[in-house]
Amino acid sequence: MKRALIPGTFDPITSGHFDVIARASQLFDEIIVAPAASIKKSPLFTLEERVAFIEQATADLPCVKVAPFDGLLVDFAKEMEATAVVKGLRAITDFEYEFQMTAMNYQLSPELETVFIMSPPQYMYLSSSIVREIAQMGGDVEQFVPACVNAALKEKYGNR
Ligand code: COD
Repeated sequence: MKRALIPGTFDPITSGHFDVIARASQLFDEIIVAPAASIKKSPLFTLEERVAFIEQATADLPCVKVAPFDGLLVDFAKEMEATAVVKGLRAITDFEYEFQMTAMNYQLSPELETVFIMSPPQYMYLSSSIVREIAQMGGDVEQFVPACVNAALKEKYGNR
């Protein structure tokens, strides 16, 4: 059984995240999507809301489970008996940050493999922060997020 973890803040999950999850689900037997508490980032959505959005968005992918975590990724991967971490890579700006995290995770847990999935062009510049900003200013984010997230953003910002 090959089990992989997909960690992130997912504040909120976007179509770019979903694309990575769907493609990873073709490569592994089981995928655990792991939203981090990420308290320091002061997320817009609570951890419970972020979990619910991911669960709804991935309901049609039977090998995907959702399990939030708070602590070190390598410890959570051990607890979940995951042998790989899957990350999405967008524009070159992601690389430095992801490279640093991968190198540190390797030092902490060399047996845990990190696998990168490149974003397709349409999601290359998509991020949760840009989605939040567009929604906050009354813009339409329907094409960038799952339907449940679109509805939640409209409710939060009073957009129609
Ligand atoms: N296309 C493709 N991939 C994407 C897209 C997109 N449009 N948008 C985001 N992604 C990828 C990101 O590159 C990332 O790999 C993943 O999806 C999650 O993205 P975010 O923005 O939701 O989450 P981050 O980057 O804030 O998550 C950071 C972690 C929570 C993974 C990190 O802080 C962590 O591992 N924390 C646990 C504590 C720990 O172990 N720290 C030491 C690390 S060395």
